[in-house]
Parts: sequence; C-alpha cells; structure tokens
Amino acid sequence: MYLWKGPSKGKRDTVILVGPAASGKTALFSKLCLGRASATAGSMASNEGKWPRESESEESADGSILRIVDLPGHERLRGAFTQHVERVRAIVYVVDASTLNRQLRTSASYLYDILVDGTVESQEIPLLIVAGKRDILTSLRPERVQALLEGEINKLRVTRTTAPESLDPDAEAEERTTFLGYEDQPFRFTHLPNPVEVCGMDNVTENGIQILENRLMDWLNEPFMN
Ligand SMILES: Nc1nc2c(ncn2[C@@H]2O[C@H](COP(=O)(O)OP(=O)(O)O)[C@@H](O)[C@H]2O)c(=O)[nH]1
Ligand SMILES: [Mg+2]
Repeated sequence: MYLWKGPSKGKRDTVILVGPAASGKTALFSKLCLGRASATAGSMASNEGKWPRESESEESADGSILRIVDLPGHERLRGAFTQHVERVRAIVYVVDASTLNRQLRTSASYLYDILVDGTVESQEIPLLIVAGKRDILTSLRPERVQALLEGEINKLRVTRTTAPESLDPDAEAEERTTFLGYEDQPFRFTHLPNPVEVCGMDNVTENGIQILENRLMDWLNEPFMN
C-alpha cells in the first residue's frame, strides 16, 4: 500500500513569538530583527523577519538563518499558529511579568492550546517562556511566573479534558485532547517531553534580550532532525 505522507516538509527554520496581547512580542521582534525599539505597538498584524540580521556578520556554521514570526495575541491565535507550526523550530512564549496576576487565565490558556497542539507535542518543539518587562519594579520573578503558569495549566488540563458527556451516541468518537503531564501529579513543565525553559527578560536594557539571542544561536546551530 502506498502511504501518502503529504508534501515533503521544508526546513524547520521558524521561531515563533506568541503570547497574550501587549506582552511585548513586537518589541522583542523589533529589537531582534530590526535592531531598534518597535514603532508598531498595538498592531494586530503579524511580523516576519530574519535572525541574525543581515547587517550582522554573525552567522551559523552553514550560513543559515532563522525566520522569526511575531504573532498578534488575540482569539485568532490558534489559526495563525497552525499556519506556521510545520516550520516551527522553537516557540518563544512571552508573558508580561508585571501584569501576570491579572492576565493569568488568558496567559495560561494560550500556552495550553500551544502545548496540546499535535505537532508541538509529537515533535517535542522546544519552548522558551519569557517573563517579560522585568525592568518594571513590580514584575514577578521568572520562578514565580513559572509556578503561576503551572498552577493554572494544572486546572485547565482538568476542565479541558473532561468535556460534558454528549447525549448523542454518534458524538462518542469526539476528539480527546492530550492530557499534559502526569495524571497523578500536579502539572510541571518538566513533565512534558518538550524542553522548556523559563527566563526573565526586558527589551529596554542593553543586555535584556541576550538570553533570547543566545538561545536563537543554539537553535540555529543544532539543525532540527525531521
Ligand atoms: N517596561 C517595558 N515595557 C515594554 C517592554 N516590552 C514591551 N513593552 C511595552 O509594552 C507595550 C506592548 O508591547 P508590544 O510589543 O506591542 O506587545 P505585543 O502586543 O505582545 O506585541 C508597549 O507599550 C511596549 O512599549 C519591556 O521589556 N519593558
Ligand atoms: Mg504585537
């Protein structure tokens, strides 16, 4: 039997910036790909750029570059994300560490949707969670951001996987969402097959996005087996 596997897949060269609205994705994108602060704050459009920037001599061993995609954080995130997922090398999930307490449900549910994505799960796509806007005095430390997100995902994975029983027997084969982590333990990112890292960051100070640039360099130099 001939198995159609779809068109041969291109290189996984895309690093996607996702997260709730106003978390600082476009600011990070601008600094990474344009080398300056963003002038497009509040835009609902997605941005695409390259890293390292052409003006920089830094290059990976084979001269390849990453495609950086900045997705706006709103209800259509899922659709936009799905468009890019086949090319995703890594995911950078940006939250605003100065407002996370108020934005927790939104921030955790976007992240949950990404983590249960079939490709993200099966390809064990690496995830960098950025606790952004760390220059703001009242912002939460990355450890706290991690604990809050883990706690909220712990609740979400119960509510999302126990959908109400349908009265229609034909609906029995209804899709079951992946259960994240271990059923008998509180959710932790370390229970996922994906490499997950949480770091604090801001795009205001000179070295604010250094961690991200270091990680981009790693992703560039370790070609993704596909
Ligand atoms: N203090 C501070 N403000 C930031 C930082 N990053 C972004 N912002 C501000 O947060 C707002 C939203 O940023 P933006 O990049 O448009 O968020 P996006 O919706 O996630 O793309 C803007 O007013 C930015 O200037 C940061 O690291 N520190
Ligand atoms: Mg934006």
